[in-house]
Amino acid sequence: MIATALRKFAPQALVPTLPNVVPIRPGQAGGEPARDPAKTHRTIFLSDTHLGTRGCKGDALAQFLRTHHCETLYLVGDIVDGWRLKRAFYWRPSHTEVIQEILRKAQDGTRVIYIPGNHDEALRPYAGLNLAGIDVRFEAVHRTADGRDFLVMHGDYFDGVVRYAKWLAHLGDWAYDGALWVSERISDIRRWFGLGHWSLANYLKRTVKNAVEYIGRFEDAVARETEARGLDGAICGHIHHAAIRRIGRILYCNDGDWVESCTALVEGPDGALSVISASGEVLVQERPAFATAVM
Ligand SMILES: [Mn+2]
Repeated sequence: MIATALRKFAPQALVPTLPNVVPIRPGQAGGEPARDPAKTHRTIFLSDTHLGTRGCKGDALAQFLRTHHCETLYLVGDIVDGWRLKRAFYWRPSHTEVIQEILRKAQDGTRVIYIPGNHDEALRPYAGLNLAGIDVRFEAVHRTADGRDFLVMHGDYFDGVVRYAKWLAHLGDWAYDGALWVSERISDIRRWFGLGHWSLANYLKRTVKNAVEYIGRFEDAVARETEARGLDGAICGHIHHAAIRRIGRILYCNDGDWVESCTALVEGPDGALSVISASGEVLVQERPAFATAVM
């Protein structure tokens, strides 16, 4: 079953590495080193690791998974980048290490739940199945230690571009890689025709403004859906922008990505949520006032 899934998912290339994907590392004979309480969480949520692409910070992620522990690990989509794997295969030993660490956690008793995103949508037909100890789900509802229910999903269904025009999203993916090249060519052409200087800075400022508007619309759409389902909050990824933000009565959480920011969302033993960095530093926390208000 897993081999079939992986073959469909990553033709040829990933399957021959399977015999190596055994979650055993050398130097563990003397047992696990003591777990750092600051790195032991009730739940870890991470997404947008984009394994199989140059951008993936595989070393940092493998190190994070080795040193952080949890009862439940949610993989909130875009874990392996299927779109890019179809075109150009970029697989590093660190990417295999990440998969080894995830399988190792599953073997050691961590419940691992994989919610595919748009870049690994080849796994969506396997929702409801257990592959190599990993539960594949289309989405999930996670109950925190303090009894709040969070909708856990990748989030691409709220992205108008991805939802309504898939070819546009693919174009966007490609355009991202070529953006700088194109802007350089535009400058060259303008120079040849004796036109004035074209400002990349101004172009980027406009793009960033659009990006900020886009993030706002995305967060609002997620919050509306969460409210409609009568849940307390949402945990998603997709937009590569970690956040914990109150929108009306909904707590909107995004676990970020491992391409640029290298962040994860973690739940402490009391149910409090925070965004942490690869080294475990707390970057965003729920307001303590909120944590006590719901107790
Ligand atoms: Mn995505």
